[in-house]
Parts: sequence; structure tokens; C-alpha cells
Amino acid sequence: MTIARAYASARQQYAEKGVDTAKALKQLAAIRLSLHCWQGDDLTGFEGRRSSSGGLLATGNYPGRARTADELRADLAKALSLIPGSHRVNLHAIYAETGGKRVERDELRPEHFVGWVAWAHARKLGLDFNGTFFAHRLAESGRTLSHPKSAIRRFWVDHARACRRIGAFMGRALKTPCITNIWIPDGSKDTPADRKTPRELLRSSLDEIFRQPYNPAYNLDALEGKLFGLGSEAYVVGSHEFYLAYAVAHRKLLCLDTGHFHPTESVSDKLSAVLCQLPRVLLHVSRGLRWDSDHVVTLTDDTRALAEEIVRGDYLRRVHIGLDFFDASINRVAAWVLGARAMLQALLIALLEPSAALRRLELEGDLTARLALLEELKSLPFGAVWNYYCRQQNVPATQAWLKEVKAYETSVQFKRR
Ligand code: RNT
Ligand code: ZN
Repeated sequence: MTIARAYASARQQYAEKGVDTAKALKQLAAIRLSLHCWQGDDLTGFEGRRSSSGGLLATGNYPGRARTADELRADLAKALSLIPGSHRVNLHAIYAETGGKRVERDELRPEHFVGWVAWAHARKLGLDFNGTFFAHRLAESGRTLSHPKSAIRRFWVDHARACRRIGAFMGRALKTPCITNIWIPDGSKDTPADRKTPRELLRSSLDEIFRQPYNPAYNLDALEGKLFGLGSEAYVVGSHEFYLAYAVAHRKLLCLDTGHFHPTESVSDKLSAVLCQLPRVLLHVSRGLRWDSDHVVTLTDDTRALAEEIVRGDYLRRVHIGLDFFDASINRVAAWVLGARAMLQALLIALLEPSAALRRLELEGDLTARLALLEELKSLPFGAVWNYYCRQQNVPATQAWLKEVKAYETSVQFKRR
């Protein structure tokens, strides 16, 4: 069956449930995901380091890793050409272009990102940003913004301030606010004697970092907590509760990384809870397998539940959807394409939900019919709508994108040796 005919039949089936597929596709086209640049080079960056440390590790040695900014941008462009819609790119400070000169992280400036900004501008992409508080000699102790030594804290505070300035520069240049996120690896491998002091130090470091106000049209700040990390199993200074409280008190964005909680916790359930108080949330959508393993996002029940909550709560303008995974065992461009397409498919499924009918059943107390309808929806032909959307957006439908990635790896990625 052709894509158009399959779509016509799907449209009919959804219409019978009271769902307008054209409207859903219009909403989907307005969603901008933030594609994390670090999937393209295993979080290596351009500082000349090979390992990322901080407990972060991309495993695998699939050939073709991007080694330069131009290679990384080419790979991102390839991935973006296979993902329907217009999106954003998420950078880390270690992706600065310093023209071969060694620039310390506390001395990074907007000029080190003009290459990225020009590229993003030409492609109408937004940019987001992250301070890099790992893979550095001053992070080796496992403490940065909460370090007991004030000189080391100062270095990292200055790094974070430099990053906010760069974020504001990007947001202003591209006319879309840059979300500048902070994640630090600070913690302790074994039971600490003092959980309080590092958290108080982190609080005052953050206070200092945020002293300089920026126009929210240019820069928005986000804080990302974590349950545990490799080397910080017993204690993480910037835990979820720490940042939740800080974000509420200081009107910051809370960043929820789906790999950063107990495996039985549902991050989807947290959205309507925190968004009761917080204006905006940043998501790092990832797929933890048994632990915070950062596997490529796929269309799992968790991914679907997250998308459902975003759509059902009418949070599309308040939840910024970033991706965060790194897999070096498969083609890295394919990893981006797979993860982004899975996230968009989850959003499409959520947008195709007959929300009014479901809510009516719930209000009427007909929980039997609610469950039956939710089950019925699972077999509706969202794939036909997806394929139609891909065609509409001029990207390959179905698995046709893989052929393009294979051709790209032969002609470009595999030649990088
Ligand atoms: C680490 C956090 C953080 C990083 C990136 C590279 O556990 O998830 O977001 O993955 O900043
Ligand atoms: Zn993350």
C-alpha cells in the first residue's frame, strides 16, 4: 500500500475515535528536540583528551567517530536530514573551537563558539549549552563546585559563569533562548562523614554563578541532579532533592535525566508534580538499562509515558526535550536518528490520543471503559501517520533512512582513520 493510501485509512480510523491526524501532525512539526552533540564523538570534545571521566563512559569502538568540529557538524547535519521537523543542537563547553590554542575552561568566551553559531544560524537551528565539569585535572578529586578548596571552587564557578555568558550570546544571536545546563560529578564513592558541607558549598557556588542576570529571551539556566554515578555510589552532592529545592527557590529550570533515578521510578510521573511550581523543565531523555547506562532512546513504554505526560498536561511549551545518550558500538549518526525518531514517534502517539474521550470516561468513573480504550489505542496505525509525516517533512519514511546512513559511513565516516 502506498504511504498516501495507508495514511487515508489511518486518518479515518483516528477520526472515528475523535482524533484529527492533521492537527496532530501540525503540533508535532512545532516540537523542537535538542540533539546532543556528544553522541557524535563519544563525549571526547576538542581539548585533546581521550577519556571523559566523571563516571561517564561511551563503550564500543565502532569506526568513524567525528574528530573535529567540521566532522561533527557534518555528522549532525546528516542526522538532522533524516529526522523530520526542525530541531536544536546541544553543545558542551569542551566543543569550543580555540584555533589550536589552549584556552582554560574558566576563560572560554563567545568567540570560541562563533563557528557553531554561524552553522546553526545558516540551518535555522537553536543551540543549547552545558558547562563541562569533568574530564579535567581540577575535577579528578571527584569534586568541582563543592570542592573544599576555594581556589578550585572558584575555577569551576568561573567556568559556569563563562558558560552562561556564552549561552546568552548564542540565544541572542539565534533569537531563541539557549538553555545552559549544569551537571557536576561531585560525590563520594563510599559513605561520607559529612553530607551537609558539600551541599552548602554547592549552594553558595550556584548563588555566585547566578548572580549575573541574563535576559531569559537569551539564556535560561538548568540544573541536573543524579542518583548515583560511577565513583559516586554512596553520595551525590547535587541530588534530585537538592536541585529541586534550589530550582523552586531560584526559579531555575530543573533538568530531569531519565537515567538518573531509581530504575522503578517513573520520570513521566514527575512532570505534573514539579510543573505545579516550576515554570519550565528540561528533559534529558535517555534509556538506562539496569543502571544509568545511556543507551540510545527507543520507543519503550517509558518513552511513551513521558510523551503522554507532556502532551496530556499541555506542557509542550514548558518542557524542553533534550536527548542524552552515547553509544559507540553502533553507527553514531544512526544512534542520533534512532533516538530522535523514537522520541518523535512517542510524541506523535501521544498527540493522536483521544484525550477528551479518555478524560470523560475517567470523570464518569467508567474505569473499565478507560482501560479498554487505552488498550484499543495501542493497535491503531500510528505508523501510517508517521510515514506520511516523514514524507511531508521530506525525510525518508520507514527504515529507508538506514540506507542513507550506510552510504554516508562508507563515503565519509569509514574514511576517517
Ligand atoms: C551525566 C549527565 C549529563 C551528561 C552530559 C554529557 O550523568 O547525564 O547530562 O550525560 O552532560
Ligand atoms: Zn543528562
